[in-house]
Amino acid sequence: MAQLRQSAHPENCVAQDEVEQQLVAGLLSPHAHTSPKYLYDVLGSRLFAAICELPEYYPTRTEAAIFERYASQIAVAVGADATLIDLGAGNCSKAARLFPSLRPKQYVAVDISEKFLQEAVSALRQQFPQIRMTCLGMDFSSELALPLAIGQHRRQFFYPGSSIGNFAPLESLKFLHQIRKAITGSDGGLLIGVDLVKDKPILDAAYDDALGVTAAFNLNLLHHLNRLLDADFRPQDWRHRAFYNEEQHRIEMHLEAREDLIVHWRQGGIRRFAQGERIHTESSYKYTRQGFIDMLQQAGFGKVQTWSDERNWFMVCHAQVA
Ligand code: AVJ
Repeated sequence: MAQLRQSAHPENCVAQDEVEQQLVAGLLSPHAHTSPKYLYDVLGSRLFAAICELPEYYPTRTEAAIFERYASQIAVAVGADATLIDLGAGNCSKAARLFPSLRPKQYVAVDISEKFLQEAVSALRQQFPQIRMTCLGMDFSSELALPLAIGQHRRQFFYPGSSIGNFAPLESLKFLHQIRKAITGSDGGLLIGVDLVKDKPILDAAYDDALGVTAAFNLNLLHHLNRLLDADFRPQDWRHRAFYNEEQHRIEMHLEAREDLIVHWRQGGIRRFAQGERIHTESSYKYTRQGFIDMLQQAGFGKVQTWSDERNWFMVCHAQVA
């Protein structure tokens, strides 16, 4: 049996073992790759928050401007008294900004770490005492199983930030279909933010900024891997590569070996990387307006409304079930 990591909760050891197996399989594959979720340890989450402040990284502020400008139209589409289910809620700030216009009856914050959610939600409870609030700690990307206690009526899912972009198109369709199935009533929907296809130089700059914050975000993955696997990655041996792949409509983020090198991890794990060889660490898919509407409809949604900025760089969509 593989040596297990020390954990505050012994029952997490099994999950830990699975994490390790998946990571190792990805690293040993001829085209080495890791899941983008490993970019978000404590420092990674802070670096991502810094990315959102960069002049080149337009998605966060463009989406916020769309939510602000079209708040009343979006509120009409979503309808009052909804059960707002926030997938990947984090610090819950995006949803909280919508509370005054959306006026949900219940707010369900979903994210991997329940502890982190509890802190954010308890602050919000004081501010919005009329909204019932629930925290759910789960990895919804694999399966979207909501407890029955969550309101069955007017379920409105909220998936902002173009997080959908991390899924490849087929997985994206499957995920949207899961959301569709989780909408139990006839009056539910999905409010989602989607980054749009645009000129390559704008996209390239958004993921390879002048200050090197995105480079630090990407390289920090190596520190996280070192902790998860007892590995000996040296960030100085790697460089950040990020570019828009126009054929695949996606940003690709890689770490590229600066020279021939060998990485070791526990239990005799070893991987050689030749100079220039890469680890694919993230993809971020971009959509056209119509392409995304088609996907929503394939996933079983009905009426779709969209809102964009004047440059058409980002889109907020509301999809109704029927
Ligand atoms: C959080 C997945 C939406 O793809 O734009 C930002 C992550 N990676 N810069 C994105 C990210 C590099 C971000 N998402």
